[in-house]
Amino acid sequence: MDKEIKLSKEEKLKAASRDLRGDLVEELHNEQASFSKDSCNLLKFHGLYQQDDRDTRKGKNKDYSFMIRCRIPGGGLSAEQYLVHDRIADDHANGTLRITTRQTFQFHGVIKQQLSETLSAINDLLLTTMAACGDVVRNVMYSPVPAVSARQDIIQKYAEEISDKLLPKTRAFHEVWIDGEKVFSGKQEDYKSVETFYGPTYLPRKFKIGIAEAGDNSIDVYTQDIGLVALFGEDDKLEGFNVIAGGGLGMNHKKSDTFPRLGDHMGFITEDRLYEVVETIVSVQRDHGDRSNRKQARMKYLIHNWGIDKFRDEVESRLGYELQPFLPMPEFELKLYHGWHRQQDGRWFLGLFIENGRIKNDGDLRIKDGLKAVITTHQPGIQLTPNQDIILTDIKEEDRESVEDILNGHGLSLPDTYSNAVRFSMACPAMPTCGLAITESERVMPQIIREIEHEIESIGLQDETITVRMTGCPNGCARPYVADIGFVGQSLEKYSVFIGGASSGTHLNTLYRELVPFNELTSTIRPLLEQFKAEQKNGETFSEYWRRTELPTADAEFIQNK
Ligand code: SRM
Ligand code: SF4
Repeated sequence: MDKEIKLSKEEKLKAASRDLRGDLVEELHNEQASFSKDSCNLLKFHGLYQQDDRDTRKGKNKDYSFMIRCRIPGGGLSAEQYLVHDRIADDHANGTLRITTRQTFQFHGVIKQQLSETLSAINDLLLTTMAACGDVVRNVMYSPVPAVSARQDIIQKYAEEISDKLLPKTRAFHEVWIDGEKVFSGKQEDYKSVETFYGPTYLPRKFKIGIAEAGDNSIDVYTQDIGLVALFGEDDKLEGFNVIAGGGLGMNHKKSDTFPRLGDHMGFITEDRLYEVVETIVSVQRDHGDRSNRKQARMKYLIHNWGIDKFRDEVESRLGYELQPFLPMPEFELKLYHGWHRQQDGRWFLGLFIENGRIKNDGDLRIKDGLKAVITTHQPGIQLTPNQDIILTDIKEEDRESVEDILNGHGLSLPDTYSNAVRFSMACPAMPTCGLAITESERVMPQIIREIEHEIESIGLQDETITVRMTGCPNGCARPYVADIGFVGQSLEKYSVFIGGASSGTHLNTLYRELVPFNELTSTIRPLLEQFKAEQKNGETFSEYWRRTELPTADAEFIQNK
């Protein structure tokens, strides 16, 4: 007989929550500025995180507010939807909008009393925050190839279909935040879950899906729980999808059984089978993922433990047919789509660099006002990117000059005025909002990346693409473990340094140094850049070089510092 599994407390909470209702309505209307711990866990499914300002935290005295994350499959928005987000940021949040690494927006600093109004405003835009977080399928990503070809429309259609079909069915969101009308008020034991696919306990852990266009790995397809690669033939005809499964990046510095992992090649499918294959893979994780230990609950651990062959067998036996063999694909590259590009219909799109995704006004650099002005005047389509940037689409030839003038008038420069080092960098929010941050990230990245930019230029490597990504803890939100150089918060103002991923997202990097103080990060990297410059062969990249060359071992002085 199978040993009985001791479920984690989060599993019990979900089971007792009546499809994510719990005590949210009652707690929303009480006098407190915060929710109870259990309710905070349920709030995540509704797209909300309770946070406190870590700059002003004094012992148990906390200044509570909420981060709200939208669900915008592939980051596509109309001008009107953008402008309402801009207004919400001012009216209800901290005056900034944050583009995330999964192509959506986050608001920070929303107080409890403003939650219903904020969520209603988002709901009025026919968007939601439901299932932007929590143990469900999250915001589905896709390659942001904006309106340049029919391919975009096809990828977008499938991303939206997957997103819609895997959205929880519960009415809890509407009940708590929008209409306040209770659908069920009977006894707990009489409640019947409406979640026909997920069931009352949803998934064991968060679940991420992304669709890449072959050759464009801006979504980091190997880091998704399910990564799909759309393969097109002649005349933009979709041939089908290569399926990759079991990626994920989160780890814990002290737990060696947690690790970043790239997904495995599972097989190829035609488009008519896409949804059923995706749903079946999710169902295997739903039924076999670890529900006792949340640190082992991501699908990557299930696939690591079973092996991809056993996992594929289980998927195929549920489907009743076999997946076709994985097809050869063109090499991936990380595309940013910065600058002006002509669309298939003759109009233009403009990819703008937004440093670490933060849309704000700061002195002479008024990104938020500049975007608002240009979007109000020209009503472009909006595409958020997996690199925390924004693309304005559907711009007429005759409007290009005016677009540039408006942006310049607000201090915004076009991406070609930034170096590769800066344009390809990313940092997670970390302090002061993220409750899990160990070190700074977004607030210090502008300084560190300019130090590195200086080194890169002085060594003569300015034409190389070297991705530098920083996170304030090992959870990996800015995907640092696939970067050429990853800085990961480890202890107070100290970082572990990872080297040798790939800007194409196809390799994990290697731990190079631990506990490097913030002010020594640049000097730690410089010798690696110099050695690469001196020994680079046949146009190999920084990471290709460091994957074929042994990284220098830590010196005595460094070990002493530890
Ligand atoms: Fe993340 C938790 C921010 C993408 C792995 N992530 C968090 C929280 C919500 C902290 C928390 O749980 O209290 C962070 C909120 C900070 C704040 O103040 O805003 C946070 N994650 C972000 C964002 C905003 C980073 C960014 O720079 O844009 C990204 C939002 C994505 C979105 O729109 O949905 C974000 N997080 C990621 C990614 C990258 C990706 O998905 O492509 C990862 C690594 C991939 C993966 O999931 O394996 C990631 N975040 C995590 C983890 C570790 C999960 C794990 O398996 O161990 C946590 C912690 C957790 O889940 O327990 C986490
Ligand atoms: Fe917070 Fe860590 Fe994610 Fe950064 S990587 S946002 S510090 S959870």
